[in-house]
Amino acid sequence: MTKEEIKKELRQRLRDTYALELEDAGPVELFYSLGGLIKAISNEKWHKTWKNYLTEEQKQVYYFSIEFLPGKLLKSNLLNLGILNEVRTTLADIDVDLEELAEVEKDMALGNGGLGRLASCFMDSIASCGLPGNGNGIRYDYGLFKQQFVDGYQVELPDEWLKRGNVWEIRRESKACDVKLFGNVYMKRLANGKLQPVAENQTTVRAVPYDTGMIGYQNGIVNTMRLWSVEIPISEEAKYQSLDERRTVEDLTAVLYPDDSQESGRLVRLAQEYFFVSAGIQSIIRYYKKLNLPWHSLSEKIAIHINDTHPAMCVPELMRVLVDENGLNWEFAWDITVKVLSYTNHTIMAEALEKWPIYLMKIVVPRIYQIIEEIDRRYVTTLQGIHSQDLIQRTRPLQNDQVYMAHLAIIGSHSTNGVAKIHSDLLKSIVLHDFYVIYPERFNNKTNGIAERRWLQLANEPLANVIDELITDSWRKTPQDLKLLMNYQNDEAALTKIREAKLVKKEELANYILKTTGIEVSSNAIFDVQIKRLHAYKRQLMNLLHILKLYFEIKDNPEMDITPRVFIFGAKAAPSYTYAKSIIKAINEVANMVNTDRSLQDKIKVVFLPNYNVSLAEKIIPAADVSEQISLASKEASGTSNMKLMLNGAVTIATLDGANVEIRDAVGDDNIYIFGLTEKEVYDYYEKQDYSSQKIYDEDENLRRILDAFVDGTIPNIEFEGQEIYDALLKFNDEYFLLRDFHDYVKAQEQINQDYKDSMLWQKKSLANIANAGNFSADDTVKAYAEDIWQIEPIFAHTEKEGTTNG
Ligand code: CRA
Repeated sequence: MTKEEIKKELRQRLRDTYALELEDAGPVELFYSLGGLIKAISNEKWHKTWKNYLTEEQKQVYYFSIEFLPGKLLKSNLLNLGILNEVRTTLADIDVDLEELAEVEKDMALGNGGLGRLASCFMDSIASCGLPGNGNGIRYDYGLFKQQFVDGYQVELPDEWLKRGNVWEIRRESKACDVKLFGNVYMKRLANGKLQPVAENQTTVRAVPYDTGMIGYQNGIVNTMRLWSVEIPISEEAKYQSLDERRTVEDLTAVLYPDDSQESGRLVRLAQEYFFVSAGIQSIIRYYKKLNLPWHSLSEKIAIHINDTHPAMCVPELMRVLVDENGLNWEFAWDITVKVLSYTNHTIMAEALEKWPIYLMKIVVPRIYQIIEEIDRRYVTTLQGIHSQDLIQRTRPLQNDQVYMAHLAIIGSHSTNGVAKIHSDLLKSIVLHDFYVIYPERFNNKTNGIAERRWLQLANEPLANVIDELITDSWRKTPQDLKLLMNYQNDEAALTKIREAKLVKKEELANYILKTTGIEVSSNAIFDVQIKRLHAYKRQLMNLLHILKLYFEIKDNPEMDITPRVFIFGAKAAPSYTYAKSIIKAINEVANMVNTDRSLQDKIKVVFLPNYNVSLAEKIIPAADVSEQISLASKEASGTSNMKLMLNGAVTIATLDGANVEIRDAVGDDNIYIFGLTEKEVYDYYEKQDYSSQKIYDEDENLRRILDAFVDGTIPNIEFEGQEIYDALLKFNDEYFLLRDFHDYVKAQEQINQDYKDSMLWQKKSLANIANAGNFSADDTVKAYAEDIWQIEPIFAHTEKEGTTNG
């Protein structure tokens, strides 16, 4: 598109919708008009893409995820359509800043953390690799809560992201379907002797899909992310007399559960899970029937992915649709189901492995429960004589009056993968070892990845431009090409350019910090960043202990030689997770204490930026020097902020956990700061049960002073929280071994303090991180899923030729 064409289109849209001239429009009108224009451009490609899938009968994957976290889409859509520069300069001509328009858009925050963001990086990559793939999820009226700090406490406010409407979505009334919940089901014998389930008193709700185009990177492909919203079917209107009664239905897709790695045992959550699973499966089968193919070909045309256990009811629901609704016999249907489905495990934290009480399942999804019972019965029978009774009992889906969702997902699918090498190995050796004995061929690893387009090309233009200058722009299509940067390891001029790009982003962040928190920070300081959900196992608290250590040292010795450091946190805690909230309060109080103490001479500053989300991540990550990845080894399945931060030249301080292990392998020991217990050592402690945090405390004077600060009034205003933290670390024996790893952590931090002073040495490390981040491209990850698990192939659509020029 030429500038003139863009202007003309915008003019027309502004007149038609707002009765405004281009020159008189404000950012909101301009944003919506530009959004409309983008949609018009992409709709044509979207239509062609799915027509092509249909006529070519391409095998497609459907990625079922209860969370998607796309963030803002304006710039990403412009980039992927190849018109980012044109639009930016066109707007500049009329004195409009594209960034200002981008700010109008609300973050689409339909997820908690890594799992939801991964799903969205995959959506971007699947389309960008030309793979036929769709998302299937829930269109929550309210996304993840908005976080504010009041007196240092987290306060949760509703996220009204739909208030001004969502410019990207298309409501597809004609594709709606009914989902049935509650009631009771009994089996009736038909004349031919067959048993048929008969349901009574069910509640029927309408699932209405809202589709969003997932635009591939300059390849003419647009895939679909389909999010379901609940409505009361017209036929049922009469049943709902009061607003309250209506609300019980409408609440089904009202809010995203703000629990990350915590099982949430609520009836509505279970209903939510079934709702999007059932609607998704029904619409897939409806599509398949249009192809007029025999049932046994279903797995040649359709792959369905279960992203964590939340969509695990795909197993019984697909069985229900095949057996109850389409008359297939059980064995045949089961064979198809296992071939179509695959499952990813995202956590080993016991509290996050979903288990639903049987009584609740019977209430919410009675027919599904019957099917699970039958799956369980047949599972036990089939394995008789092949495996020991013990093993069979331990792996059943039904145990202890609960449905074990992970068991259901593994048994009912052909592939189970973990999300980093060490995590997948732990699944095989410990967490899911029993299943590995039964189905060794089903287990595999797919290390997570990130979409470089968003996390470098869009979030960090200064660095992206330097990289273009050094190695040309081939990396924009092929992130692996970032490796070419290794040729500049000893090139001072190149290293300096990269440092200058970092400085630009640090200054931007410093301004943002000043604006939002009033705290002044210097871009000459080390920006030390820990951004992720707040969880005890992620050990934000250990970071805080280190800050307190520095605080005392500077207090004791004001002239101490230390590279100034700004510790930056971003984290939300689940509203019900009191311990995590206490840690937030403690960090905020320490921040206040440190930042207002003039005697520290700005040697350290602590900044906790509220409301961490995708957009905030895009501001923080490009400005980071140090990336904190300090979870207790074995606990973080993968992590993905580790990848985003390295891509932007931050150097990692890490335990050998999750993808950190692979990051270490990629950059080499010289370019990462590894410390702490290994996963094996952690398990040894579990076995020997001889860990004593009290002993470490008793023997270490420095640690004593730091921990005592939580209860002796040194840190103000944390009577309750300080005691809770103190007790967790001492009375309850420090579940995540903070005290055990602290010493080693401090040593690694001291090394960082030293190395950063040698700016070329540091820059070299930074470069090695950028150069090797191509190993963690979500493009490669989804290609591996496509080849090994989904068996889908890229389509090189006729539209490809139209793919416009660079972004
Ligand atoms: N919390 C893991 O903890 C991982 C992401 C994506 C998580 C992270 O280490 O990077 O998944 N697990 O694979 C999860 O949500 C329910 O489990 C996460 O985001």
